[in-house]
Amino acid sequence: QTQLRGDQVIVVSNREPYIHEQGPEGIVVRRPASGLVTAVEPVMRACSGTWIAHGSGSADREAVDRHDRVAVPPGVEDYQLRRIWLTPEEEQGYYYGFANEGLWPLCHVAHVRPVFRESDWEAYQRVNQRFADAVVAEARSEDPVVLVQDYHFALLPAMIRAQLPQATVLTFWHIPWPNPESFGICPWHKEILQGLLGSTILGFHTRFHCRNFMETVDRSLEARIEAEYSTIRFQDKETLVESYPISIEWPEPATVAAWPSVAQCRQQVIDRLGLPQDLCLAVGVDRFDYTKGILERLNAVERLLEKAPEWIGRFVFVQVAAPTRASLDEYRSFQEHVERVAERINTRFGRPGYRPVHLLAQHHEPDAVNELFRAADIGVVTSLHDGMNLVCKEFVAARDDQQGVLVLSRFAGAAREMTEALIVNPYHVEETADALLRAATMPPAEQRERMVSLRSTVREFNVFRWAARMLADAGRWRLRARVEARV
Ligand code: ADQ
Repeated sequence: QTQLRGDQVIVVSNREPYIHEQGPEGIVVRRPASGLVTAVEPVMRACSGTWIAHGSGSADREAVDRHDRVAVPPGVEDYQLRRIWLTPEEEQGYYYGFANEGLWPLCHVAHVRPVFRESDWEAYQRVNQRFADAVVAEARSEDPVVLVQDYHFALLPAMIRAQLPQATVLTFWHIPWPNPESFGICPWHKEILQGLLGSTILGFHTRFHCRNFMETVDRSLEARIEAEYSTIRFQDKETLVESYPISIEWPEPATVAAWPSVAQCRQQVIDRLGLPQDLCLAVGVDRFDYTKGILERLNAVERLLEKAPEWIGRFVFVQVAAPTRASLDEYRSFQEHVERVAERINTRFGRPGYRPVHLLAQHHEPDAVNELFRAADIGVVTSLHDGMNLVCKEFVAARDDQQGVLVLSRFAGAAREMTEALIVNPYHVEETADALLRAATMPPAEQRERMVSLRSTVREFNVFRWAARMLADAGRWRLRARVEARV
């Protein structure tokens, strides 16, 4: 970050780091459940820049308009938040339509068919242009550093570059990039690639996603790929395509010292949910999304109770699932399906005073999520496909007692780093049930050995490392551009 000292940093993301809602006593501020916010906010706090995002608070329109630029976090005010207010049609087409019914299923191999509507694509282009104009309006120099976040803004890098050719545009794609055949079904795949190639640096979580991107470009555009340097030259402009595995902010010792003990957390969860005292507790925490493998893990829990009936009455699985994109049919029917399966398992294996599955379809505050992680014997992450997945990293960060077992999908980017977890193919019910069983009976010494190693990985490769590597690369590219301009 030292190489960027004095440079202006602007972040663009769809989601705001803070949502302002109109309460009976005035505006109240809430923090949304989002991997992206968890990851990027510490960076903004450290470099006090401007964050441009889609304003989503339910606060009455007039009141929010007066607050379309605020200093955040509340009470700390380290950086500026500038909100862009979208019309309902823009939000429908750009966000729900093209981004979440088109690009999200297109990039995740979860066997959900993407939907491509001309009108959604038009809204997506229009909204990207509105954000590009906001970046230009916020820029105090010709060459700000702009951090573009995610699949909502594939066209933004080239749009920014058209108006600010000297800008350093760092784009991070938080979701997977599929193979060229899969990506090619998008009717506007060339426009999307051209948009992204406006970036100075384009980041993915894994090398695998970088390679998929470069192959997609190779098949679709007249571009020169330099595999050796991981760069793409397109229309006289060079883009570095690099992997930057995202992570979490590792908790400070003082924060950890203030947490209730593991025993207290466990008792609170047992009391609140009315669970048996002598139990094996497995937990999952996700957005209620079809890519997260929630159905698959329920099937595995059911199979476990079938093949190891001695656990009936003692094995409890708690799934916290934050409602998300609930206006889309695919999400509604997915949630209903999950609820039916949970019900089926409870009917089949439940008895008075015992329900094997507790499905809590709510957003939980970070302290409540942390309490659940500390209370658990097993953390379960079974994504069918996931760029990275931060939940598994948060689970190990919560376990300063060095106990607890992580069961992790091999299809999450995190599986590449977190090799001491029990790695599973969530599509394989038997294998996942066996992993849960193995976790339930793992001796404390083995749990400790695995957990110590997982914790040291996440502590070292934390979110500051993610940001620092990207910003250091940006600094080098800026220096190079200045040197070349002199020649
Ligand atoms: P997401 O798909 O949102 O992120 P993830 O990385 O798991 O997924 O992060 C979710 C975050 O929301 C975590 O911080 C988690 O604690 C929180 N959360 C989830 N459910 C919650 C609930 N019910 N209540 C409260 N908090 C909840 C996208 C990509 C990921 C990538 C991140 C960051 O899909 O692959 O890891 O961006 O790049």
